[in-house]
Amino acid sequence: MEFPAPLSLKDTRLFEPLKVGSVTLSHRVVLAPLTRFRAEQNVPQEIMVQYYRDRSSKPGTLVITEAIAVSPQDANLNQPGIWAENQIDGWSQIFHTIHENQSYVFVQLFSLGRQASPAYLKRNGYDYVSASAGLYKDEASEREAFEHGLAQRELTIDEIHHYTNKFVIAAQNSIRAGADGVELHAANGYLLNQFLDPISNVRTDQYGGSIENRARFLLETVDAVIDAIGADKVAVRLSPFNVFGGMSGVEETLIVAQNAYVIGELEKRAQQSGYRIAYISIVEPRVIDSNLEGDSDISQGSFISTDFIYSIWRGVVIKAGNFAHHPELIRVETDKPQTCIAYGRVFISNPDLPDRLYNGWPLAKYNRDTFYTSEDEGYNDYPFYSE
Ligand code: FMN
Repeated sequence: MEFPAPLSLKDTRLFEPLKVGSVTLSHRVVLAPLTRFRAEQNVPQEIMVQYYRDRSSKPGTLVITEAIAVSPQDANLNQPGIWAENQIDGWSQIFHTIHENQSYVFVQLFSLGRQASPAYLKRNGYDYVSASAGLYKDEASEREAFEHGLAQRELTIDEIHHYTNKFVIAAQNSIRAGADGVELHAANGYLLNQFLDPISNVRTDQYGGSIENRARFLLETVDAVIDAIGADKVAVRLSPFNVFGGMSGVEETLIVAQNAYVIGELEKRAQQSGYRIAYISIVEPRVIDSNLEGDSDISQGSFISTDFIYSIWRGVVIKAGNFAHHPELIRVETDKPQTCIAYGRVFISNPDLPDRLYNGWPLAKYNRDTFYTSEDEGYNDYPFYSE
């Protein structure tokens, strides 16, 4: 799908400053979290320094890192981690470069849960865990689990607490490496999301069975991370309508209420305890599958919207979801309170995206085939714009 005709967005709020946590952005074009599998052996590599340097080159840009695993069992091959000293050193070089550009960085922290590969887990002696036992994300992962004699089991309560602690340590390591904050990845069907959605959480203890209970793991983790690094350095990503990883999307009538409850609790912390987190990132219903096979919208319906967030949350909102194909929406979206726009795929192929959007320069197309390879091709070879 071709991009629409270039349109300068310089006179929209996209190019007005905004305070996010403790930093002030010069504009609201955000680099969305993008897994690229270039971290050999889970360690950030030299080529990643240039990748992040290029994408933070406009001073005052907010960069959100690719999803970073909180522990070895949460990492696939070449997915970066932040539990070991060499990983922390690698990230600190990257964060330093981003700061040299006078830009800012939040680290996206995640745990795979049932999206892990049973083969990888078996090879490395880890269990295959999620919110509940035997609720596989799809038939392929169920088959793989049985082939490796590794049935998916539910986390015990002690293990849930242990996971919260892993997020805390990963957050502390991120700050030690120089990050401006961390984003807890509760979207796209990963472990924190698996607890939120009744399709993957049928627990009958205090972590399942009701909206409040399904939100408990995420909110306890938010609180623990706030205690460790401060509320203005914490953020959360949600994707109420996403079906990636076998999530319910709108098929689950409770899903909006579930997400609204989480957002309400985050707002309560802000109003009653003075703990306002830096932002909530929310994925638009236009993009319900992060596999993103196509370029066009894959919508759950045009009447479905993430705008319920504004009825609850008074802080910064980061929206993502095919905005490169909808420049006409930018004025409307950024007129809403404290809203930033995160761009994913198009920021891969346009390292100078904020300048292109400002000036109305054409956007370069991305090559989907090189999104997830561990190769140099398709990584640092997309040029800056030259007229
Ligand atoms: N979302 C995450 O929350 N964490 C990730 O690590 C992540 N990796 C992605 C990798 C690729 C190659 C793509 C295409 C998407 C990924 N996403 C991830 C989803 C994006 O952050 C974003 O929400 C999605 O691409 C929609 O934005 P876009 O239409 O501007 O690409």
